[in-house]
Amino acid sequence: MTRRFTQAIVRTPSPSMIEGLTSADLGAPDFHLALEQHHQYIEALRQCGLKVTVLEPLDAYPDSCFVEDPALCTEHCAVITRPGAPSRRGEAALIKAAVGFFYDYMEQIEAPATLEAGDVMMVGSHYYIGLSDRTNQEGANQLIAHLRRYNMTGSVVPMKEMLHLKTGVSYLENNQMLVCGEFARNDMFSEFDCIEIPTEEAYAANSVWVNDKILTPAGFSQSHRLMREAGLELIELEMSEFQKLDGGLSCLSLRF
Ligand code: CIR
Repeated sequence: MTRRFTQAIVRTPSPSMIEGLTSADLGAPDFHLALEQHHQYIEALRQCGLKVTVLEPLDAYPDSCFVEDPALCTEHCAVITRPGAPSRRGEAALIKAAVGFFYDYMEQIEAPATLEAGDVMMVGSHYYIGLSDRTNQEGANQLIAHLRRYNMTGSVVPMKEMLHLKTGVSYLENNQMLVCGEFARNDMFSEFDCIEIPTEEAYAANSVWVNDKILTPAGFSQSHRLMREAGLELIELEMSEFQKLDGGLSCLSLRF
């Protein structure tokens, strides 16, 4: 059954975001434009019926607006992760209180494991976990053990190219999935109704289901046509400044 969301947590970008990690080669983000885009993103979450908790910017952590990575919010428990990027590791401790406000049950990924929740994709009560440069096998093992304790399951997805699992694959409920690049035509996802995102529009593969609407980055017309043909209702958002930091739509919030 489809899980509906009522809450979201986001973190306001800090001016230090211009020093965030990136492989994109699109230049440094414009901080003020990023703030405006972040504001529009929050409004879109509200439009989808979510109550949004907005956390303070963290100057010491340039990538800390990407709150998806330091925590995983499931239906039954939250898991505080241990980010694989050393410059992001401290973000985990700093999101714990905000997440703990909403959850009675909290788990923790411990060293030597690393896990960033951008590598974790929810499909009902099953979680796909990408093994990336940021998430190691021990991280996946610990997460699967935590999930089992609450009658949920997890499985690993080998990865070769993408930053995070959800950089290239997004589950949009009702058996529909966006797939791109190394995940297109992956046997692991053959049971789903896959919409293949063209590689030149790869950034659109990170789109987010929020209560029957799909938040998707503006400007990817081929992908949007395919998604509309599949019956999806889209909310397009300008995301250029976050794209410069390899950050997609899912990364900017925790939804639960
Ligand atoms: C990073 O490299 O960690 C950030 N610049 C982008 C994080 C994006 N997060 C995500 O895909 N879940």
